[in-house]
Amino acid sequence: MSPFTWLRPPDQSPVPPDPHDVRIADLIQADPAGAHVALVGIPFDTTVIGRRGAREAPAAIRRALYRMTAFDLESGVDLVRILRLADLGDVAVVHTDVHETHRRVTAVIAEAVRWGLRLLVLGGDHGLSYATIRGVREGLGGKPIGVIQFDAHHDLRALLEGEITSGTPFRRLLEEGLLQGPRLVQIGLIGGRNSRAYHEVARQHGVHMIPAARVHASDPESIAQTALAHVTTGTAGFWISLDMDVFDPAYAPGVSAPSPGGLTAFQGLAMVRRLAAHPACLGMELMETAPPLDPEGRTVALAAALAYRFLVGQGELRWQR
Ligand SMILES: [Mn+2]
Repeated sequence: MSPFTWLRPPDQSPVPPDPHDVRIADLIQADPAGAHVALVGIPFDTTVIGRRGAREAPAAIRRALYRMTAFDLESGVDLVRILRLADLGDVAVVHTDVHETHRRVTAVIAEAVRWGLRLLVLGGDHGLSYATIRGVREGLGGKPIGVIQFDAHHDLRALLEGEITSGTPFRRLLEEGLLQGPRLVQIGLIGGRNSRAYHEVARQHGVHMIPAARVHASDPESIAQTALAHVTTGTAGFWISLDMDVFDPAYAPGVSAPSPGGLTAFQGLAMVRRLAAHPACLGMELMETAPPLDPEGRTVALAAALAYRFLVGQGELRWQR
């Protein structure tokens, strides 16, 4: 049985007609065969430590993304001509069963990677990253991968009494040997939100840490280059795992744990586009957008813009060839 049977079709997202507009919605095909990039939603937030709502993100981000224009005036890239995009729908999650949900997610992601698809995953809470990253690795036959994690937090918490939470995914990946510390880059960490004990875990594993303050003192291009050097050495590719709480609440208030001093929208958008245009980029996941905590839609709009920059980066990659 194919793991794709665990996918449900996406919500229909009607776009108002203007004959001059070509939107992302117009590029979508349902069939993954022949696609370059595939969207997968995971409407699941059972393991969030704090405030919930991320299960509503895949539908909300899709609606915003589908309305964006296929032509990007900043890069000159017209995705119509270069990017074949499939939307595989949402993973059929089981809200009361974390292990079964993670199993399905891993199976779907691994199968999509085997198909040679680059992935754009819409979460969902960050606890899911254990399952997605495990799936990416499985899809590559267990070859080592690198991960660039945008996050205000380490997410290296111990599993107290075995409980899986949105604070534990990277601890599990490191301890189970599915990810090597030196191949994990954490960008956007914030002071006052991470315990010394977990900072030490990161240090001991050799995780490369770039606090938000260092991003502010530098520029997106240099930070992206540093991160790429760590995740492309001795790996079969790298994955981008982005927790929306990496942004300052001015840009992304609708998250479980807002962290003042975080990245700006510009910094995030520039880095994502740069990373997505690298040939070793296997995909990106956007986690922890919580529409119920986002009444003005600012966080959803930024998440959609990040998804868009990922597609533009993937487009640039194919354009240059
Ligand atoms: Mn996180």
